[in-house]
Amino acid sequence: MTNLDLYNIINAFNIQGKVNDAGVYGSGHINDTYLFKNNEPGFPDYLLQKINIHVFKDVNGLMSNIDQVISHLKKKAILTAPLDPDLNVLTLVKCKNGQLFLVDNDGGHWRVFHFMKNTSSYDQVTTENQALQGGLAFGSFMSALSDLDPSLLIQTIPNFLNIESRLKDLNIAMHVDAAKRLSSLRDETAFLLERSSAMMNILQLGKSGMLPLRITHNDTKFNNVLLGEGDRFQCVIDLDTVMPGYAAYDFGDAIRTIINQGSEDEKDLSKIQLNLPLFAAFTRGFLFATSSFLLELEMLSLVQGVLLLPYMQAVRFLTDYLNGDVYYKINAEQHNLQRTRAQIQLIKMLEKNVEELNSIVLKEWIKIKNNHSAINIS
Ligand code: ADP
Ligand code: GN1
Ligand code: MG
Repeated sequence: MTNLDLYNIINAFNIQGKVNDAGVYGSGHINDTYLFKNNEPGFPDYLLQKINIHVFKDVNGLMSNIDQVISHLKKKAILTAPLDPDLNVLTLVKCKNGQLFLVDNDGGHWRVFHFMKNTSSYDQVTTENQALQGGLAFGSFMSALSDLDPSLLIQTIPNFLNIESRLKDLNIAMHVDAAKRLSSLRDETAFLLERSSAMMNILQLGKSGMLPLRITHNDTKFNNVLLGEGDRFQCVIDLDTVMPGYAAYDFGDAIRTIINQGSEDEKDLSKIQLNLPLFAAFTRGFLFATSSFLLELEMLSLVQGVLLLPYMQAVRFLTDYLNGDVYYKINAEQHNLQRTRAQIQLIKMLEKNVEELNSIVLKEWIKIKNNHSAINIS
């Protein structure tokens, strides 16, 4: 894409002021993101995104989901002082023809958001305050969407966090072995397949009606929350996968990126160590925001989500590696394998600490239930 192409695309949207050249932005694995700064003071900067249509097959449905989620969150923000609908909720910019997205001459699909100025998104968490704020952000997000009618939303990626279906995909990928990589992956496949039945628990509890389906974010890695001044949570972003799910999914995926002192794709596995104070801080924020509606069984399922989400990621990364890297963006030939190994190492560390993790959740739950208003979360 040349700068002129991008400039023509952004100008098909209802933007105000006059924008500069685009710069590639962010470290997401799915969409292509560009930042346009505004030359005219007082007008917003814009974030242009090329939607990954290999991942999102129904862009109309996807954008209608996002539009409805945003409208609902903005209404809730107006009612919830001191939240501000412009600062605490994404703003989608429509095309000049009124559509929510643009299709270019080559079939590329584009959308535009207001860029949230003076915010940070972190690939890794370093302070307890950041972790606490992440917990408040994702917990409040779930809370704010608890009264949105789920039947309004489509499944943007069918069976997205359905582990049964993800394991089927892995088995197919192993069978087809498209990239001829299976023979070197005996350890990784054995590790994952050994755990497959234990990982069905949340799904089974859900199917039996014991865990309620809620509207969840489903992609709560830490760089999908923007922190503002003083690292206070400002806005949850990346709304592509907001759809029905279980509370443990959002908790587990956030913890996957918070508790790990190494990166998601860490090469040096010895760096993958758990940071339990960060776990406790996120848990405190999450439970503070959700304890008024979260069932006791959901609270008890959270640590299962902490094991499930890295497991699901490992399954997904390995499936993509076997398929020849067709889903996630990669920056090296073995990137998906490195990601798989890092998630497997994280699972090993988590398995050793399950009791401790459960006792932290329980301790935070009891503290909040006994003394909700006295918890200092500022
Ligand atoms: P992907 O699906 O590829 O992860 P995201 O929507 O998460 O795409 O955007 C990628 C990155 O761009 C985010 O991690 C964040 O750093 C940044 N970002 C996204 N939306 C905004 C926004 N409205 N304001 C500021 N930064 C944003
Ligand atoms: C992708 O879009 P991004 O980078 O926030 C992926 C998530 C994975 C994550 C792993 C739609 O998230 O499911 O957890 O990578 N998003 C999609 O880093 O597949
Ligand atoms: Mg993202």
